[in-house]
Amino acid sequence: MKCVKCRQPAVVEVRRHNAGFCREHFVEHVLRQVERTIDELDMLRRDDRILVAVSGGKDSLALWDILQRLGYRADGLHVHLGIGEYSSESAVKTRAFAEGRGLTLHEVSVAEELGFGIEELSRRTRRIPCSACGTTKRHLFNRFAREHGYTVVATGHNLDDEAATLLGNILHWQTEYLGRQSAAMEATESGLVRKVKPLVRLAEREVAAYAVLQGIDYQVDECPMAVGATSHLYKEVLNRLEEVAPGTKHQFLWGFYERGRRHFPHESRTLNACKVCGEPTTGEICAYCRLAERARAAAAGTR
Ligand code: Q46
Ligand code: ZN
Ligand code: ZN
Repeated sequence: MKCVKCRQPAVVEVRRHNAGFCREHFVEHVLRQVERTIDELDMLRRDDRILVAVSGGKDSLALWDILQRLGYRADGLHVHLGIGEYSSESAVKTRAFAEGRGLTLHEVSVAEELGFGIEELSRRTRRIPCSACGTTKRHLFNRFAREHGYTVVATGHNLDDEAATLLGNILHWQTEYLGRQSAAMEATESGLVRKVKPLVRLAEREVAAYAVLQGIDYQVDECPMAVGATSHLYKEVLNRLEEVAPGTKHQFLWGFYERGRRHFPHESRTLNACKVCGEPTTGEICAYCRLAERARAAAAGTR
């Protein structure tokens, strides 16, 4: 197969575009896809102070790299989750990436916040690890961005991630989540910082190919807490469909953004300041503070 641009041997094939690319033109293709997503969904402005949620995996490091190349000002925030070796290794990769490129990296540790990491948080509260982890990360990213004057938080969710989430939301008819599922969430007056997912036009394997071709040294191990997560099954099913009909994932997700979402309720919720931490919440006490309280109570043997 040859590169569609220069007819040199292709190193990456993108079946849904029915195209092969050499290294140089694949990198250019990726940058163009991300730029287009940012423009179409009005995700970022040139004067934005962007905080990239960097886990040390391929998606977040590729995103950070791409935003730099596109000329945006973006700092990173790494949350140390306290999931054994996996977390230590992820921190090492993230720091090396930032140092190698002279980028500003902030770090926050769940153990320093709560007294224990995600593994123990999930055990104490009997919550599914990814659910406890998601609540914690959302809280920490929003709070950090708000307190440090960042105008937008960017995450590395790719096409596969978002299509799998969409499939899960549809299978369970989570109409409220469907109304809110978006790659660009606006800020609220109550203190939710704008959130964007600039990689949603790129499939997971394209992001991985980009990271490898750019020489990005990322955490290749899967998070051990994700074993058995239903999102993996949804991704497998979608990949199976994609094999037979290239373009399915893109049509599914982007068709939803363009034609599906408007059919689901999208009421702007009234948010209050959490009585404990001050972060926005629909109730009196935010999900993170309730989780933390449950974990502390479990440790004290009061439940
Ligand atoms: S880190 Fe956390 Fe992920 Fe691990 S526990 Fe689940 S959500 S899988 S992105
Ligand atoms: Zn080429
Ligand atoms: Zn709170």
